[in-house]
Amino acid sequence: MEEPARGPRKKTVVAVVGGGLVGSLNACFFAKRGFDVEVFEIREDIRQAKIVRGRSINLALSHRGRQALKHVGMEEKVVSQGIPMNARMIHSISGKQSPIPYGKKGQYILSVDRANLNKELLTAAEAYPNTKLNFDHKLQDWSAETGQMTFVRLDGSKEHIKADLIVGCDGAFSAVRKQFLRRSRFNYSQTYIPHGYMELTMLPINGEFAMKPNYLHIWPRNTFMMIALPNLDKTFTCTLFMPFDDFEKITTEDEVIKFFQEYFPDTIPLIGVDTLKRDYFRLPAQAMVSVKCSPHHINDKCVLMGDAAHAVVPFYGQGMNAGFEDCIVFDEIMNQFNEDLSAVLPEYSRVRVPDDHAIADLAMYNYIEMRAHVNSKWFLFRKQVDSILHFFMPKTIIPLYTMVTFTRTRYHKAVERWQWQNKVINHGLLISATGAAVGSAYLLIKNPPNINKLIIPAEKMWNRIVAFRTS
Ligand code: FAD
Ligand code: EGU
Repeated sequence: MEEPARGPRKKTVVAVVGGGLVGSLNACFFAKRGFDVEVFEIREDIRQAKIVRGRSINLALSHRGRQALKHVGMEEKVVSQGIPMNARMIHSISGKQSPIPYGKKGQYILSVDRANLNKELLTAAEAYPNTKLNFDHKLQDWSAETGQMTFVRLDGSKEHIKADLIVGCDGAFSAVRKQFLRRSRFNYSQTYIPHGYMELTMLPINGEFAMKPNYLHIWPRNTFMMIALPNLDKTFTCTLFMPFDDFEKITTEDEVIKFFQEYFPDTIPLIGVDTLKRDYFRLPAQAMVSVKCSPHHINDKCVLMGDAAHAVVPFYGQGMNAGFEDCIVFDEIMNQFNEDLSAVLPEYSRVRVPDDHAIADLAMYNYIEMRAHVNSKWFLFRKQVDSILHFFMPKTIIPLYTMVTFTRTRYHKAVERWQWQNKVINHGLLISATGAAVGSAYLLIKNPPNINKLIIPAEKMWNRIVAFRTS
């Protein structure tokens, strides 16, 4: 392929606001193009910080995220520090464990450490001579007209900095997005779900993983659910999802144990009674929010990516993956439009918004479905139906999670295809049912039963009645 001609604006300054997962990766994408990149991050440098208290400790990295990392030469490094999960392991209340593979051999997702991934990406961004990382910089305000931003430092001082392009990667509660909200024809919706989440650590037992490591462990219990992902240090991070109301009902250490005895009995010896009692009260349950908005840009000045543009509930394991894919999509459009920002930004919104809305909807749909009636039996049953249909019609029926997790099929196309497949399946069922009815009718007509054999002659019947009365 031909190298795209570079625009004349070599001195274009790109300000990436937020040095989280998407911000640090995006810095690499823009640096690779030769822009002057400045990253502004509210926190101190997490590579120096002793304790990092962020959100979830580990994440499931899948195809979309890996493809994005590959674009900046980071795939191998990150994959080598992740733990492959080839299957889910479904835990029933009785303690029975049932594996369900994600796909064929060699198809797996990875459990990666959030803090470590973030550190690697910051280091990769910093390695470009045209990139500067600015920590302890909190974006307070910015102007869409001039591109001037105001940052506040810990010591209370303020800095005013101008950029040609502002890339908002500052997460679900984005400060960059605040300016969008003041504009006409900007759509915005935000929904908190009634569930919260709490992370509990399962330590190694005798120096080994307490459970099988290469699985995403799941305890589906309708309104409660727990998930565990393995870490390199042989611990598991368990995430308990539960309505806030229920979290609030558990107020004493004994109630914690009672709750776990009722719903997750097999985990008590693995996590340990004392650890459980301590960890449960260490941090309050965290909220989960879903955010959708459009457009994702303002003129040629600003674009939102990652959670800032689309926070999704974690019930598809796609938040980071979708944010990483945002970076690839933007990069592809930069190539198409020769880095002409006044054309690239509107095109990015046009192309990406439907997909970001689709994954937000899918994640919410799965949340509603899981909490409604998903216990371990139902989970096993549904996944098995999916793979049986795929086995018999591999070209026609592809499970939704496969398209989402293992391909770069546009999210909105995956949803369309899924709806179409469901129609095919329903038609199939209808046709089989009709076929069965028509088939039996045909057989009956072709081989009519001898009616005479069925009709009992009057005389014989009389005899029977008499026999009945006298007996
Ligand atoms: P963030 O990671 O939130 O980063 C934003 C950055 O901006 C932060 O560093 C913050 O300090 C900084 N910032 C904020 N405000 C300012 C400001 N005013 N000025 C300067 N800097 C600022 N995704 C997956 O793909 N797979 C999973 O398995 C998965 N599991 C999850 C489990 C849970 C429980 C949760 C809650 C989420 C999960 N996600 C998962 C989603 C994933 O965590 C997010 O999608 C991802 O972190 C988004 O990255 P981001 O860089 O856009 O935002
Ligand atoms: C939630 C929290 C299993 C990490 C959705 C599957 C998740 C993850 C699933 C978290 C589930 C749910 C899928 C993957 C993944 C499944 C998926 C969810 C990682 C439909 C650290 N989800 N998650 N679906 O299929 O496609 O295994 O916190 F329980 S990975 Cl809710 Cl593939």
